[in-house]
Amino acid sequence: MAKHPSTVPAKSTQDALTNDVLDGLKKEPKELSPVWFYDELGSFLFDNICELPEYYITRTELQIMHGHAAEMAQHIGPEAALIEFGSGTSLKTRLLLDRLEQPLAYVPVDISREHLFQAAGALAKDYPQLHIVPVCADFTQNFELPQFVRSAQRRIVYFPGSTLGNFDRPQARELLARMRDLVGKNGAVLIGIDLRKDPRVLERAYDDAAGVTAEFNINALRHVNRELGADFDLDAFDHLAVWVENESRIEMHLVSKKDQTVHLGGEKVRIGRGEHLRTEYCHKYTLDSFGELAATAGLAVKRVWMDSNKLFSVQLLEP
Ligand code: AVJ
Repeated sequence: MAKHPSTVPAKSTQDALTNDVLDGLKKEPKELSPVWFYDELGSFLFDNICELPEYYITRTELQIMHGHAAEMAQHIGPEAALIEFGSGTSLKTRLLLDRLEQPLAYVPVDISREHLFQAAGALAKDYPQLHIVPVCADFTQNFELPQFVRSAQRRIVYFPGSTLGNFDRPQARELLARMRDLVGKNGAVLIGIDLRKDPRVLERAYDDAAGVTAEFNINALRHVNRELGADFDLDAFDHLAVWVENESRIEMHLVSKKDQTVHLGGEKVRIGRGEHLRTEYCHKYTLDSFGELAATAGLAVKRVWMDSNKLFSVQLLEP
């Protein structure tokens, strides 16, 4: 597929990205945003992760959707505008759309223009009567919806995949509050939330035997090198996935195997041997801890669907 011209960042965007990466590298410990995982190779690797025996998340959420999408659609009701945050491959979305009664519109919101239009195009083929309105935006910032979506009687935000787990608590609360504002008092949020479980299961899910997640993690550096002209030595980092009990989260790190200096945006960044670069948080909730978080954003849990092993949950929230 041809690269959409607007996916090549303008100079000013590139400077802003460079500053953002530099800011993270000046922190203690050093940080790199998980958005860097998702270039073309990264998205391919993530699709492979979803198929790994250790990575139960995607498979389990799909299984929950297969079992309960009809009931979810009943709760959503007719003529709803379905707004999806971060549209991905929309496999789960299809299971929902197949069950919805006369949906008013499907509004995928994604920061990657290329992925957005690719996914929307593929969906349009299979759902010719559905009004599909892609919105290219960063859903962590304020963005505008088309007027007819804003005035829809029933607005539903769909946020599958447990992506909320990537945000720390204040950010997660802010994001949930933004969803609440978007759907209004007559709306609802349908969200995939991964649940706390044996830390060994979690650590394996983020450090698979085949090394795909390790490659996915290292690829964030490859992406920064290519996009921002940095010179991270890809062979000089080890992948690490560690369960942090008091934060109830998996953290993905890259650990430097040697003292090295990285050049980026005219600056030099020193990384010591054994120093960690934190690339991702994956918070895991209990039903109670998530309910409390949602409540701080003005949302109440109305229904929870889970697999029989209670690995994962899909939750319906309402103001
Ligand atoms: C796409 C954010 C849900 O946190 O499990 C997979 C990303 N990172 N393996 C997750 C991911 C490492 C994934 N999310």
